[in-house]
Amino acid sequence: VDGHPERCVLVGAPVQSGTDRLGCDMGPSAYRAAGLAGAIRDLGIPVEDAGTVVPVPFASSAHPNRAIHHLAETAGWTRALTAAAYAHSAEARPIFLGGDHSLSAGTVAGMGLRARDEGRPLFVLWLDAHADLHTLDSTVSGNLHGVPLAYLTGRPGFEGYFPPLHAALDPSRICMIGLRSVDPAERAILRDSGTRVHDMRDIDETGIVAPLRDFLRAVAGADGLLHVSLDVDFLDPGIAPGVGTTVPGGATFREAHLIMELLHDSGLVRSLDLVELNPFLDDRGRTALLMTDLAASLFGRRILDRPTRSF
Ligand code: 5AB
Ligand code: MN
Ligand code: MN
Ligand code: MN
Repeated sequence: VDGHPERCVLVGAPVQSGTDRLGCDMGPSAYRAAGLAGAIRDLGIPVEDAGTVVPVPFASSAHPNRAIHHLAETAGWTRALTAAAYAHSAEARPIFLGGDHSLSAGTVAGMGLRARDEGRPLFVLWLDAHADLHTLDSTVSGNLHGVPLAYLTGRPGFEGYFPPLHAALDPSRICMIGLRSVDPAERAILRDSGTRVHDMRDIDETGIVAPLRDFLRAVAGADGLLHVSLDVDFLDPGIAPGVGTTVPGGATFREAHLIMELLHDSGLVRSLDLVELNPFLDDRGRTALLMTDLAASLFGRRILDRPTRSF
């Protein structure tokens, strides 16, 4: 894929400081128990398990928004995961095993450094019920899994609280699919951002194929490097109950697999976050198994052989 060595590395990121519910720290173990490494090896792709990232403390100032919790801890994860993503993407395609979605503040920043080294633009596909665009000032819940895209796009107010961002992600290089819970402050940010936004109504009306193909064409046209961030709550809670923030009306089993199959065929994906799995809330591992199967589809598992079609 991507003219890049066909190797995969698993990177454990047991972050749970970004939510107010415990349990996401068991995510990496659940993916290992679900057989993620074997599922990708079965496709003929070598897989290395790099173990678990350790957070580096970050001396965040105290923030005036009193709702915010675990700020220094989350900023510490961001710093450690930025370095881990950069290092692990040199020789392989990383899958980051979350952990709550605050971890993407680090993984996407690290992939931004990788893209910069290669002289290519970074694009991000954000598969989520939520936009995760709160700033530290606008978050009402204080849960930092709701802020990573505001940090990554360089919105003001993170200085002194999160590690300095080396290069801001251009909002027009982000595509969101699956939205169905957007707060007023996030809606205002999205309005003139240039971000490609496809809420569930769009998906209901037109399906996922056309918007995804348009985005993939833009990535290919810019010789971009694509990072995919898959939040469990993108999926309908009926098929993926193992998450703290269930929102009804999510993607179906086939919609989600079709996205992964099209992503595979595009050959553009360089890195993947699997986030927000909470094994404590899961039903006999079914959410961990579904996320594992989706990752396998992204790495080339298919129902039948078919001529690789471009997009
Ligand atoms: B997730 C909410 N916008 O700020 C907030 O699961 C939800 O990573 C954030 O997408 C959900 O607390 C964060 C209401
Ligand atoms: Mn999210
Ligand atoms: Mn979400
Ligand atoms: Mn969530």
